[in-house]
Amino acid sequence: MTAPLTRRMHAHDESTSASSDVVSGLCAEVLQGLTRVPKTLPPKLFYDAAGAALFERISELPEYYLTRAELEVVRAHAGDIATLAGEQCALIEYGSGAGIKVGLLLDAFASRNHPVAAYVPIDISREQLAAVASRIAAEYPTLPVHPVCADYTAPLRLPDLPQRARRVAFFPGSTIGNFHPTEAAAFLRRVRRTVANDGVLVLGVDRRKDAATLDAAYDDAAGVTAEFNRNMLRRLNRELHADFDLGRFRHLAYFNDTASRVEMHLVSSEAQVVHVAGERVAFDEGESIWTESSYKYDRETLDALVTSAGFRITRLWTDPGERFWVAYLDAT
Ligand code: AVJ
Repeated sequence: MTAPLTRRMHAHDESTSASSDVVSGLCAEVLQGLTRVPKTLPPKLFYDAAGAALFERISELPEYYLTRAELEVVRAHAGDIATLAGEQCALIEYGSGAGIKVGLLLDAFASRNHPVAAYVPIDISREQLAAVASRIAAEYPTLPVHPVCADYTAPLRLPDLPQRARRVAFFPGSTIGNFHPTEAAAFLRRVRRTVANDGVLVLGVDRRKDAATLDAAYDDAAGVTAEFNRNMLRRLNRELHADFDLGRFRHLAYFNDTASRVEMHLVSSEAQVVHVAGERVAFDEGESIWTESSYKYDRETLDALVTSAGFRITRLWTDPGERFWVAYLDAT
């Protein structure tokens, strides 16, 4: 943690053994991804400090409706969430990002006189996590804040929480869409074990929609998403001593209707050899690195997903444009 920690904030750092940040532990994963067919890199690599800032810019783009749509739903229903969840909840946020949405929830709990027992923001972006944790601790002086810097796509240990506190997991942003459906179910089963029998999951999910809207959302006119995509290579250059020439990789994003996912790729504009952590990686002309999938759900696939993980949909809210869902899920 780089920011000063208050007494109420015990930094619980899952990556202390890999002290030079997440990438050092990922060297093997990166090389594995780049030597497989098709080549892949995990989307969690997007979120170094520059990538986190680029995502903030994406969330303000006219084409990228997801963040705005989700905020509309959370604004409209934070009160319902606080009423349903009740008193003495421990709020665990997977991917706290800039930490805007959780403020709406905390305000709703406060205005209902439902004190929150603890807030546990989990994020892979260390700088952003530290900033959010200090800001929330300052804004809510009686709230215990326990930031966890971790990659939650792998199992992780959480700090001890008050025994009696009901655990409310918050997984916003449709980041669930970045998991292959099989992995999404496995992840939600881990969340289900974390929140236990009286637990809750508040899940943000992007809805399946027409290809034109989705293509534009992931390939904006200003080219910010292209920058975000290519920033992953810049990061590998810096942190894994790679020599990617960013000018020789083109951003490609499109809705794959059959698989119901947006795919993002970095396409090599020519045959070339790149070095990564001392290894040679050869590209054919037109060969791509698949950097992200964003699965889009309909009611049927969402039902199947949450049911298989031991949750049931208690409430399902959408924005007036019906683009995005926030689901209130109870453990079954
Ligand atoms: C933050 C993971 C939900 O998949 O829509 C934005 C990331 N990728 N533009 C998404 C992203 C390209 C975003 N998530």
